[in-house]
Amino acid sequence: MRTAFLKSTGQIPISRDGDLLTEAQIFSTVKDVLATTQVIDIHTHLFAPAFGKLGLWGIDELLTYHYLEAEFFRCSDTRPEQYWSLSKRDQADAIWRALFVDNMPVSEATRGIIAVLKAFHLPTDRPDLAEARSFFKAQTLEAHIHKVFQMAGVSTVVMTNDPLDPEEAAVWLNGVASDKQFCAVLRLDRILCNWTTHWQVLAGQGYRVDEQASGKSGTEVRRFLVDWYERMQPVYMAVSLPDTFEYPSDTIGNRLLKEAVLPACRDLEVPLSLMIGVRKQVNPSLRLAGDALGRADLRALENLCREFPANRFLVSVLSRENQHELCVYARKFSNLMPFGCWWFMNNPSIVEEITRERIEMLGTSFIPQHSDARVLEQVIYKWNNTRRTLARILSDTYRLLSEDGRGVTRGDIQRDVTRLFRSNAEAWTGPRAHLSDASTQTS
Ligand code: HDL
Ligand code: ZN
Repeated sequence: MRTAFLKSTGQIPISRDGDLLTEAQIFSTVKDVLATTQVIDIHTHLFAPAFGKLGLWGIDELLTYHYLEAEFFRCSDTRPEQYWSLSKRDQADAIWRALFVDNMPVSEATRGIIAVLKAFHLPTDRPDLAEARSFFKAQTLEAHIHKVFQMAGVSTVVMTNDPLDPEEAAVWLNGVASDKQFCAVLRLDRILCNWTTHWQVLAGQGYRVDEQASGKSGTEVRRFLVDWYERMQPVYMAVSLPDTFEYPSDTIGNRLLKEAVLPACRDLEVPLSLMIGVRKQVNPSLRLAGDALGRADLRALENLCREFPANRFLVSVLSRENQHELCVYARKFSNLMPFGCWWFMNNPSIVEEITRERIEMLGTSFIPQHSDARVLEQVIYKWNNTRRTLARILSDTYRLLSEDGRGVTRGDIQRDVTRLFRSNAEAWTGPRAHLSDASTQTS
């Protein structure tokens, strides 16, 4: 106790492993620590191999990513209905020609494809995809996943699992072995945002619910969530909410949130992830690429954090204007964990702004990024970009700290990066999560 007191009063300098870094050493040390610390990717749409075709990988899936489809329609005379009638292969060929041959791939999503091709020593300037296709065709999935995660510096990815998706539910109901590198999440959009369309699925599985979510529906949805928790062992539950989301407000979704989801999350000791700000299908002809964003009223989040202090909220917001407010709310509520630079925010110019203001207001008590990867190999470029941006920001931060009077060692930097990349997620997803079971040995 005495030593701790003396340390706290500065009478004994805080013992720190390693020498204080000179200003010239800071950037290279930060870069090396970032490169050798594997990350827990807290939100993706990837699937473990056991989920078969639900898991997307390879060059044709990479090129038909909805981010690239949106950019394609701006650079081609092909109309959406013509594009949707093409085969996946022909769609990929059309996108490669429009965005990579007829134009320079300078956008975030197109440059990402170039980075993936380069990572596998594939040519990046060919007029067609023949060489890339034969490379990916020659891969076996399990070995390819191991290689991709190693290249991306990722130990574990968290999936997005929808118990009301018929194709995915069948895999879970048949029994699927847990995979240490792929953790599950119980996704609730169809329950909380589209109850009247999907309530019969629960009724069909024997849960006494009705279209208005009245009577015992709340209790029965809670039983459904507990049953699927036992089946999936999710590390958190999640829902994407529109920019118009309000709480409190007398809606079926809010009633189920209050009566079923939040009590279940609290009792099961899992956080609820709220991803707020989507404007769904502003252009339906673009399908998955047709969503946009809107600035949300985060007083809904304020009310939830205050009214449910025993619940933990993992929150990402989609509007740039909401990012600063989210930081301030995180300073007010310790049951609120901001995470990631989501979707339209995941561009270096905006990631830089968001991450700097988070460090300035929250120190290292946040989760800086998730990949949101839908196709396996995207983690390579998404995490390469994050490390590149973080290296600049953290180096500036430590240089400022040194100038203001506190030197930094490699050990200090490792502790911070481990917190940002791993332990905030591990601590937040509760005692029963197994986020850190996967090997974190860096090659
Ligand atoms: O709701 C979500 O999880 C979003 O990430 C959507 O899946 C979106 O289409 C996406 O892929 N964003 O990156
Ligand atoms: Zn997502």
